[in-house]
Amino acid sequence: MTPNSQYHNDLPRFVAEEFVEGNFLGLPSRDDDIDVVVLQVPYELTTSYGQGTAQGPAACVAASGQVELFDPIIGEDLPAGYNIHTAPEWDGEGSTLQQQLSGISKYLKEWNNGKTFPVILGGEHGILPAVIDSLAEHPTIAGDYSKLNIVQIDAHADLREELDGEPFSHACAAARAMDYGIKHLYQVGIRAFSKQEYERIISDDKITTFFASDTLKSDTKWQQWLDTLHNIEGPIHLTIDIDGLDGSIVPATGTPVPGGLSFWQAVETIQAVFTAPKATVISMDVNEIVPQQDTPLTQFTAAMLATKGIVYHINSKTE
Ligand SMILES: [Mn+2]
Repeated sequence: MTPNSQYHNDLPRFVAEEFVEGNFLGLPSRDDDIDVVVLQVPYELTTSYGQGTAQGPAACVAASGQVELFDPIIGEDLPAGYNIHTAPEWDGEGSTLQQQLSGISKYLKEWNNGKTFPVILGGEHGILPAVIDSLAEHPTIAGDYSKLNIVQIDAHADLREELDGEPFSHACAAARAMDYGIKHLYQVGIRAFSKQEYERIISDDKITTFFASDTLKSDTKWQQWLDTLHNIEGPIHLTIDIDGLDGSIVPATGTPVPGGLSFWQAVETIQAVFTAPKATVISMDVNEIVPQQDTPLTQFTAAMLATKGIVYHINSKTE
């Protein structure tokens, strides 16, 4: 795919002088002094009924060729003097689920040096425990997971203890991440969960959940969510299951659900975590991307959210 050619023949967006096919946003990059790395994890083992998350990361990178490089937040075109690098994707090796998850952790680990900001594209949400595992030696964690906060945009609580007998199902992603002994889990967009998950949300003081049914009805409730993010202290991993957004803007995700966040609510959430004065977003993922065939809206929405993360990361570096 080349930029501009597919959707806006009459309205060319700014074209980078050197558009590199297969790179996120088509940006040329260097192999050294990498500021932001885009990592693709085409993992799919347990998705309920949507198929195709394994093709999601590549589709998202392709769709990113259509994302505008300009964002008024930083006032100039990306890469804005930074080195935004797209790494070769995870090789998918491992014959069991556990081997695959440890392979993903190993693939991610080398980037968690505190200098490079990782933007991980998935793949199903089952990658989350591997993502958390990979953060063990991040300088802000240094083996102590009780410092780590997770902010999760999702339709599902992902707090099941198992699904169909599998404790590492994507439906258990947040529960397995909590097993690392993290400081706190913040969730938004949640609107599909079991009784057991609901009871855990109510009773576990390390979990703060803003249900979509509340935040969509009440501006006050939405503001409370943003205020909650503003007050987080310490390192944050931001995990965006794109099914947290309304199903109408991400119809091709693994398990689309109506009644979700608007695109701008997702962006406000991204903005709030990156600008929280006592917190640092150390990595992010955008997952459950499935290539949408008719109109590539799902993968484009995912590409825009990943780009917003990069923009707000760069903004936090330059402020
Ligand atoms: Mn999820």
